[in-house]
Amino acid sequence: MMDCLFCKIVAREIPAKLAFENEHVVAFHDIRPMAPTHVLVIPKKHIVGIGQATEDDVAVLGHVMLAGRLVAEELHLDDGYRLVVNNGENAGQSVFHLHLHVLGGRALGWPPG
Ligand code: IU
Repeated sequence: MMDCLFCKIVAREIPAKLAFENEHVVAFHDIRPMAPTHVLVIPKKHIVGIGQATEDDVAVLGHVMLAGRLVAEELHLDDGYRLVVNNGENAGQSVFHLHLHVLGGRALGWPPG
């Protein structure tokens, strides 16, 4: 997707502070962190959001989740962390390339706002 910011991060056309990468995903630090640690895990494949994912994406969605856990372990979020996917307007999705937020480093309120 030529106009997708996160595809440009995958292609290294836009810089990002990388936290993790493998064949399927890239993880990088959010530019507006909402917690002491706030990393986004994205699939290298362009998927608009979880609402647009299909059966074909099952494996890559698993890789995204597992990478979220690996990032949390690498960044020593030993006291707990949260993995979040926002979908659509009411959830505040603002970038239309699926991303998993990895949030930690402080106590997180529940329910989220
Ligand atoms: P959301 O779930 O779509 O609201 O999350 C998008 C996130 O992408 C949000 O936390 C932004 O701060 C973050 N982000 C970024 O890290 N780098 C960017 O260039 C842009 C957004 I635009």
